[in-house]
Amino acid sequence: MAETFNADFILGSFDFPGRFVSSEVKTDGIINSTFLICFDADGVQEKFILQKINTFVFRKPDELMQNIAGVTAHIREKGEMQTLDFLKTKDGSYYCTDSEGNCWRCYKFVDGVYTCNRIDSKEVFYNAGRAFGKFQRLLCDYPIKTLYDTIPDFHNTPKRLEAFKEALAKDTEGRAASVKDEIDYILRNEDKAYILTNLCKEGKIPLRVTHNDTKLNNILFDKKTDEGVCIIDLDTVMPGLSLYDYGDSIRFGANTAAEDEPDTRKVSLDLELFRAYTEGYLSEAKDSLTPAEAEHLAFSAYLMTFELVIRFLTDYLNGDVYFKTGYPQHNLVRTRAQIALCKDIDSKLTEMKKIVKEYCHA
Ligand code: ADP
Ligand code: GN1
Ligand code: MG
Repeated sequence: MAETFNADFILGSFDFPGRFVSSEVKTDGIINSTFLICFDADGVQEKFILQKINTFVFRKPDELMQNIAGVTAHIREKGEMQTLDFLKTKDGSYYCTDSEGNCWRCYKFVDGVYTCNRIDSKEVFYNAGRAFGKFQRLLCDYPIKTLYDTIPDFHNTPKRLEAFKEALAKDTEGRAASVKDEIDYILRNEDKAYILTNLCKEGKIPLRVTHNDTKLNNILFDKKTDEGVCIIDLDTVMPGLSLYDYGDSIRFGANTAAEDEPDTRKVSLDLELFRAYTEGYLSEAKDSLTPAEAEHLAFSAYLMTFELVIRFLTDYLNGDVYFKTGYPQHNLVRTRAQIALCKDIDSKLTEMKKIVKEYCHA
């Protein structure tokens, strides 16, 4: 379905400067809908990012926006990194709700930046690691207890496994028989789902304020310097594990192919990109990591990929109700691409651990 917004409602809800000139779809992810909207204020162009919050996924937009307001204020106060800046509604709220119950928010557009879904440059991926490492460092003294869980058990892989088994048992779409290999892959590896949550329960790895959706396209890079200047897509900022953030960045950004590449032969983990991100991330985060966190960095890339295998296949079995899809088999194609990546990561774990050690001790 074409992504649109009701211009009269939006223009009436926020105090935009000047005259509305144009809008374009900027959606990059597979959950929210995003638009760039432009205004002319006495000859000066003013740009904003307008977003429809997916309230099927984020059930409590009010709590979510309170999280983002707190976290962005904290980052801004430190003065070391740019962060998202809201435009409040005319009645002073962080978002508005239209007659259909959709929630809309607006951010000031950050100029002079670019985003990307794939990267070949080691230097830029090093900068991505630094940006997320810095984000973690800047939030290490944020009062974690004040954060709401915007999606409870978001990265709780055992719970994801349970949801998968439930979908499999129900098989509402009658799809299970056609994805036997993919189901078997999950069941053969299910023990791995418990490793990080168990370490957390045992107190060996701490809960931290984490981003939880550290895809490459959630970093704004400076067009001139290629530095990662601003972390965006803050809906899932909540208590989590640093390993989720590190692992998911590797899963998405060190893949030699797209997350949904249909030709699985193109999918692999690029060890040079892995090295670059690890070096950048650890240059910022090394001092705060516990030994158990450092020891599981390489494994976390496997786990986050495995978690996406589980989530994409669950959604496929449920009839594609969660992730946006571009075509009927999209979630299955995503599942297969993530399984291919899991297998490749698994074969490279020893080498990856060696690389991590180099930068942990540097
Ligand atoms: P989603 O991934 O849910 O579609 P994002 O918040 O990641 O939504 O935004 C989508 C895209 O819009 C980003 O990848 C980026 O290109 C652009 N974008 C988002 N916020 C800003 C901003 N404040 N300034 C400039 N560009 C932005
Ligand atoms: C979703 O919205 P987006 O595209 O940044 C998802 C992530 C997945 C990702 C996979 C709230 O992120 O957890 O890792 O897709 N976000 C949510 O591409 O479920
Ligand atoms: Mg995004």
